Amino acid sequence: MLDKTDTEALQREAFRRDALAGLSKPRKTLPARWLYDDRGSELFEEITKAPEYYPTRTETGILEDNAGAIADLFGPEAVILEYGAGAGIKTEIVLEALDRPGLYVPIDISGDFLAASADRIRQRFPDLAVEPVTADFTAEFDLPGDLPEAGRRGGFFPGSTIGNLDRAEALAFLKRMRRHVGPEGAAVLGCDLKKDIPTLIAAYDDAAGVTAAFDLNILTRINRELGGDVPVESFGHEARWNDATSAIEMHLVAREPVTFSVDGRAFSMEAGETIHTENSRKYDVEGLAALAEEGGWELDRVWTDENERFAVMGLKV
Ligand code: AVJ
Repeated sequence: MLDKTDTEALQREAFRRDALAGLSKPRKTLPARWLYDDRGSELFEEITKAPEYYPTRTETGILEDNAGAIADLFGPEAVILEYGAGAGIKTEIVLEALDRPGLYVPIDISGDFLAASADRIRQRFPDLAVEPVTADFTAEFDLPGDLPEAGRRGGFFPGSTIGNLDRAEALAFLKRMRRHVGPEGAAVLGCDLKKDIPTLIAAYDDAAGVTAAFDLNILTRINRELGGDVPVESFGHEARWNDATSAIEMHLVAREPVTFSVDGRAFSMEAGETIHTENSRKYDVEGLAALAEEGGWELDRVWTDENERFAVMGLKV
C-alpha cells in the first residue's frame, strides 16, 4: 500500500507532467481533473447551487421521482458500483430506495475524498456493507475479489461525468462498466442533454462568478504546487459552445500579453490566447443510447425532467 505522502508525491508529479505538456502545446490545455483540489471541489459544490447550473438539481429531482423504478432495475441484494464517489445526496436517494442492498462499492481516484464519502454513507446506512476502491475509473482496475453473489451488480454513474470523456474514452468506460457488472448486470447513467446554447453558456458562466473562480483556481494551484508565477489576475474565464464536438468548453483567456514560468520553464501567451481547461459534452438520448449499445448495453428505460434538460438512463446487459 502507498501511504498518503507517496500518493501526494505521485499526484504532484502527474500534475507537473500534465501541466508542462498542456502548456507547451500550440493550443494550450490543462486536463480538467486538476481543477479538483480541495478548493476546486469546494467551488464545484458551490456551482451546483448556482441558479444557472441546472444539471445537479435536475438530476436529483429525476432520481427522487423515479427511485422506485431504479431500485427495481437493480433488484434485491444488489451490489452497487459507483464510478466517482462524490455524488452525495444522489447516492443516498438510490441506496435508500434499494431492496436489501448487498454491498456499496464507491470508486474514486482521491483516497481522502473516497474515505470521507464512505464514512458518510456508513453513518447514514449503518447496516449497509461499504467497500471503497481507490482507482482511476477511466483506466483498467480490479474490483474486490470477494463481491457477494446473491444480487445483481449495478453500475451507478451520475453527474454527467460521462460528458468529460471524449467518444473513445466514453466507449471504453461503458465497456469496462459492462465487464464489471457481468452478464446479469444493470446500470444507471446520468447525462446532460443538448439544448439551446444560451442556457448552456449561462450554466458554465454563472453571474456570481463561481464557475470563473473554479476555472481560475487551477492557475493558483499551478503557482502553489508547481512553483509557478502565473499572473492569475491577467486571465478571465470563458464558456464556449463547440458544435463539432457537441461540448461546452471552459477556457482561461489571457486578457493581455503574459509571460510566466512553471517549474522553471518559460511560457508566453498573446492577448486573447486561451488555456482550454474542460470539455462537457452534451448528448441527445438517441446518441447516448447508440453509444451505450456499442459498449455492450441495452437501453431499458430513460427518465427525464419535464423540460428534457437531463436524462437518467436505465441500462441492462
Ligand atoms: C462535474 C464534470 C459534470 O461538466 O457540468 C461544472 C463540471 N464544470 N461547471 C460539468 C463543471 C463547470 C461538471 N461535471
